[in-house]
Amino acid sequence: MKNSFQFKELLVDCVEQLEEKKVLELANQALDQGMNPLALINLIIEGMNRVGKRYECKDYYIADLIMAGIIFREVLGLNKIITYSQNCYNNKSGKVLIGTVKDDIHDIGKEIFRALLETHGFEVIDLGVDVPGETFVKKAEEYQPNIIGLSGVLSSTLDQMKQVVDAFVRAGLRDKVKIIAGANYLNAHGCSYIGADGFATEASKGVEICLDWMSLSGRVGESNHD
Ligand code: B12
Repeated sequence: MKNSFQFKELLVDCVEQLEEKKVLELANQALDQGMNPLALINLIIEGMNRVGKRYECKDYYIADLIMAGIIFREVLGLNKIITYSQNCYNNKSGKVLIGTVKDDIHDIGKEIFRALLETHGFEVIDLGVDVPGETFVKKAEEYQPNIIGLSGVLSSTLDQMKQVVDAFVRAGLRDKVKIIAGANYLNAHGCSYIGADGFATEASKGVEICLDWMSLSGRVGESNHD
């Protein structure tokens, strides 16, 4: 294999160029040679960001975004990545209900958050995409989660996130759950507008916050990662 820097550049470049076969080949090669799956996922995210920029410049079209999504999913489906999540799963850290909010169908970021939560021992109930506030509330009543995780990749979905939090307030359940919002454009100001308890622009940071919340409430996670 090329040196580590060249390899990373090549992988990010292949994602940007939407070279599906080459990305999978390089990803498999990297995992076989012991690359941490999370580091690999971060490289793919870097490539996706470049695809997004090309879409903004009108150099790429919607079909290219779809292709980028397909490639990402294929990488997430590689055996070594699946095994990595499953090996650590022990269901003791707490229960998290997640979903992408109404009007948004992006779900790759949410799926990464889900995989990382499971890796850290959380039980996760995933409501999918385009989920209205009332559904979050109904499912929270049914599953009694400790934490609600809201994904909203489109910046226009900030109001939808706020509506989910408002729905919990209306149902008298706001103090029964912690709510975390996640998206790469979020900041403290956006978080306070939504009324969430916390936010993260990266899934791994979101998991840290959830673990902190659970340990503060007395349920310390027992991940297999020592
Ligand atoms: C792939 C893609 C698509 C795919 C989605 C496939 C899928 N199954 O998800 C498809 C083709 C469907 C799509 C559609 C559209 N897309 Co699109 N898409 C993208 C692209 C290229 C990558 C998104 C992605 O998966 N990134 C990788 C993941 C891992 O990153 P992420 O989602 O940000 O998640 C990370 C964090 O945000 C965080 N996170 C996410 N959720 C959560 C939740 C919690 C609780 C926590 C803690 C953390 C967390 O953790 C993740 C990892 O660290 C981006 C470009 C980009 N730069 O991201 C555009 C982008 C998001 N899309 C964009 C647009 C405009 C659209 C469309 C409106 C296009 C159109 N004209 O139809 C539609 C929207 C349809 C809809 N109603 O939702 C814009 C959004 C602009 C904006 N400011 O809102 C972007 C930024 C492209 C651009 N630069 O213009 N898209």
